[in-house]
Amino acid sequence: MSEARHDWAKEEILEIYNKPLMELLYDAATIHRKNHDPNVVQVSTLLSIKTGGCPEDCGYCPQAARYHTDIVGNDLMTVSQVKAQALRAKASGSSRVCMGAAWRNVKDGPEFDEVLEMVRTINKLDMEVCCTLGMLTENQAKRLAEAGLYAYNHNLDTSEDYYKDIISTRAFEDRLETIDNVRKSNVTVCSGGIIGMGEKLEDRAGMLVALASLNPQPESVPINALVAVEGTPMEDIEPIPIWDMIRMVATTRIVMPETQVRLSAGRTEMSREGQAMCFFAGANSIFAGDKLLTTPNPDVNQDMEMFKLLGLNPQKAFTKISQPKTVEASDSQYKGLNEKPKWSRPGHSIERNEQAKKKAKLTD
Ligand code: SAM
Ligand code: DTB
Ligand code: SF4
Repeated sequence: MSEARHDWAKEEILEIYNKPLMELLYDAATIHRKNHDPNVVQVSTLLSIKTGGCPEDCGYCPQAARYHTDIVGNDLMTVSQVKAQALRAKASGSSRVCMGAAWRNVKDGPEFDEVLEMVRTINKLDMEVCCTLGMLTENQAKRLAEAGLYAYNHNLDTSEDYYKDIISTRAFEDRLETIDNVRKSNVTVCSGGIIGMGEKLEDRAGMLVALASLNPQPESVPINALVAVEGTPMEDIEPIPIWDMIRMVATTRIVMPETQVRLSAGRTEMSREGQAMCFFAGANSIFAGDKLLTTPNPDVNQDMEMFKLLGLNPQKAFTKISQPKTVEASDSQYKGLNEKPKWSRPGHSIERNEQAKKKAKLTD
């Protein structure tokens, strides 16, 4: 029977987060061992299939068009490019490919049809396929499921309160609605957030309350440390201490015992010892490969050396949930509805984001 609780209070979570470290680690590791093999870590490779030029104003993101960062933008990759990258990822030990697109939301049409074909292609390579494409309708989630999608990543990113200070072009409820749409299909949910964006501890706890209250809880929860990229409104934020990551991972493990907790962006700043403590605290998945979407990540050889040193083994594909069946486009029971969903546009002003936009204009 599931021991997951959905009624965590923020104060309870803060109390866990602030425990003496040795107690926190012991509690988290005990729960981890009850629910998972502590020597197995799931390995995913990220693939940015459409990079940059995004209309949103997420204050952390180098792909938002308005901040003019140094990243090299790209139109949608082709299915054969994606297949070649997936084969490379599989050969290097990844069991999952996560395809990211710098879109606000998915639009029915030729580009989405291409993405569906990418999903079919990777599923046929017997790898888990994940997508992160922005907001999604129920019909679109079902079309992705039919193509063989294993997981959909859609992060809450921070607490509902702090969300308004980070993004003005959509609302926290839009995120929840997309997650709900994914839940109406048989695709698993990957949803987490970022720490180190200037949030309070209450916001970290608030984000965990929101994630843990989802029923079922997300199958995967990525915990990212902010990668402060020049040109974004958060360029000057100092990296968080490793202790914050360890505490956040341990707390996530305790409030979501069955989920895969993913040690995500920010690993280039972490020592092996720091990462080892995160694995001990309950992290059991990582992104591998020398690039996340646009920023650096430790290279595969370094990670494989770390796995050897720590006695960790990569998780085999479809260990947790069996492989979805792929339905060919010609046999699909769904078609694009060309819906015009009313995703919100709060449009409030965020001083830090406005400043970054102005600065980008001046240097154009
Ligand atoms: N556009 C889609 C969306 O926002 O859902 C998918 C791609 S978006 C880049 C996926 C996630 O990457 C974001 O939700 C955020 O959590 C993470 N991310 C983006 N920039 C980051 C940064 N600089 N540091 C850490 N995580 C970041
Ligand atoms: C997630 O939580 N982190 C990944 C994945 N899901 C899509 C993305 C991290 C992006 C870091 C900044 C970049 O490389 O652009
Ligand atoms: Fe666009 Fe996603 Fe980046 Fe926000 S996080 S700017 S939606 S790519």
